[in-house]
Amino acid sequence: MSVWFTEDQVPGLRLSCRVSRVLHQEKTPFQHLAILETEVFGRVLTLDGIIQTTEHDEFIYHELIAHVAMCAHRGTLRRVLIIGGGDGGTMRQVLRHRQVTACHLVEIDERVVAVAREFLPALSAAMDDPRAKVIIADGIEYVRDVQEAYDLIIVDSTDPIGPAVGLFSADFYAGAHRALAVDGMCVAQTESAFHNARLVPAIFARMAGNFPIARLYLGAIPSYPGGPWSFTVGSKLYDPAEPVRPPPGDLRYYSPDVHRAAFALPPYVVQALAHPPS
Ligand code: AG3
Repeated sequence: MSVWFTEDQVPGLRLSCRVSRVLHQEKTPFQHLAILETEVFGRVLTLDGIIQTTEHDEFIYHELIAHVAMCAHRGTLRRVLIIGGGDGGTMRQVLRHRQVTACHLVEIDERVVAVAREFLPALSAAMDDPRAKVIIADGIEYVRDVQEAYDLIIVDSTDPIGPAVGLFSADFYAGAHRALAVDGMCVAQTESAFHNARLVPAIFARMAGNFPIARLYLGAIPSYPGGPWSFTVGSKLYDPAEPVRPPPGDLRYYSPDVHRAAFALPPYVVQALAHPPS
């Protein structure tokens, strides 16, 4: 008998993967959390039935969300804030940059961190780095109240449903702008450019309303729905599309060529961005 995990990706579309073992599942105060062993993706972390990261394709998403902004940042890049990302995968990529002196990760659900530490050690080991600090708190409140200036804020959130909705709001991006140094940047995962054709331009317009430079880039993450996945960058000074800093060694997805190519947007996306829903 085979057991299948099925994700309802968008209304009318599902993705199923064969599960060899359910390694863990629980209901946390915030969400349903599971670690599945699958044939195709290796270990998979799901939250409320949505795939967040998988052993086999995490490098694509995590290298894309971290290294684009980091390699485009021309100034002093020492202090990085990650909102969400309790699995540690984004933090691991950030800490590959030697010049980073502090990486703070603000995760709302401490169980995500604990379970990632147990079942996804390759990602979560980054949290043991002396430059790393994990703060269990609501990212929206944290960014609103924080006094320190960061050089980069990375929003590695879940989809804009439930508690994460506020992480896609204009107020949140205004707070991120305030919490950044004069040459700071903010990058957020912003959903499928194909399936979320109305949401992506709306989010982009909110970022563009708060930062002098806003750019969108794409990458395909096999375990996420809809082909091109979008990331939105807000920048105070530097052009996010131009890689200037050499990337750390041993990457499997990111390269300066991939960086430049990720900003090449198909016309259907360009047109959508030009006409955000009012
Ligand atoms: N960040 C989640 C990206 C959104 C996935 N959405 C989806 N598959 N519908 C995950 C955290 C990884 N560090």
